[in-house]
Amino acid sequence: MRSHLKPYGSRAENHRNPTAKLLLETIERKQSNLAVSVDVTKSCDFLSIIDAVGPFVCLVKTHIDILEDFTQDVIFKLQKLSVEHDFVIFEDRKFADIGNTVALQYSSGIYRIASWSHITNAHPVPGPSIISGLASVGLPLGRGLLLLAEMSTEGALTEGSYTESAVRMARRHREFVIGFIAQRRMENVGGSAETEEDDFLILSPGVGLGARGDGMGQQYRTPREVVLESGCDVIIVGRGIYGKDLKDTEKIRTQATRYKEAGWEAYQERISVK
Ligand code: 5BU
Repeated sequence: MRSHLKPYGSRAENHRNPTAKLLLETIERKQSNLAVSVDVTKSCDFLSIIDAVGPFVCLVKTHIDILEDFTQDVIFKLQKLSVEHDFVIFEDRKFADIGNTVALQYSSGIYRIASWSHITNAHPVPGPSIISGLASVGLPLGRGLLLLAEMSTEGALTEGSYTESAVRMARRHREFVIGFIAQRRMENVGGSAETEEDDFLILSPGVGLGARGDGMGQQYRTPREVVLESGCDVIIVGRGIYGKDLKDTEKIRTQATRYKEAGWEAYQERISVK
């Protein structure tokens, strides 16, 4: 059976990487395939949004370098919320350099991403050395990597042979690459027949229940289109959940519930199609 037609929980055993297992088990436990992307500039908003959406999400996605008042205390509090609300952390760093540089960017600097983020991601553009560079830091810590196989923006260059090469690169590094940022499943991309082992996780940004775009190139699809029609595993929603009023935690909770339900309904419909 194609992997995405199976329940999340049963797919955990296909994965050797502990972070892939953790994410699948968290999705199953919380009955949520919703990830919230918290793209705000103030630490107090960042933490209060995460606290508000925490009960409804399997994962929180960060852009830690957006915070203008970053201190190590933010990481301490983020990790505490991750334990309290039971969610996985994904720093959307989009590494894109040579192996040696990305290893330093991942382990060091102000943010020391590898020390707190379960998952991070990388552009495949430099070739396989970006994976080995990041793996030299992340694998000993049990971390997982997503490759950017496709982007959600209008006119993205991530298509055709580029996407196929990304998938082939990932297949050769299954111990560390747990899946893709993409808009659809990748099993049949890159010339390999689908196998049980090829159960990559697909995390999809560009999800919204309202507008179809943001006027800056972003393109939105509904949870149903993403999960049911395209077979993606996790919906990543940012502004659709917290909008402009970052202090209105009641509204944020309501929106998180709405997206959580839409994502889960689409998944249940998907696994019931045999
Ligand atoms: P939005 O507010 O739901 O549009 O936020 C989407 C988030 O996902 C934002 O943090 C982007 O950086 C991120 N993203 C994306 O939108 N599209 C992509 O292809 C990739 C990441 Br990769």
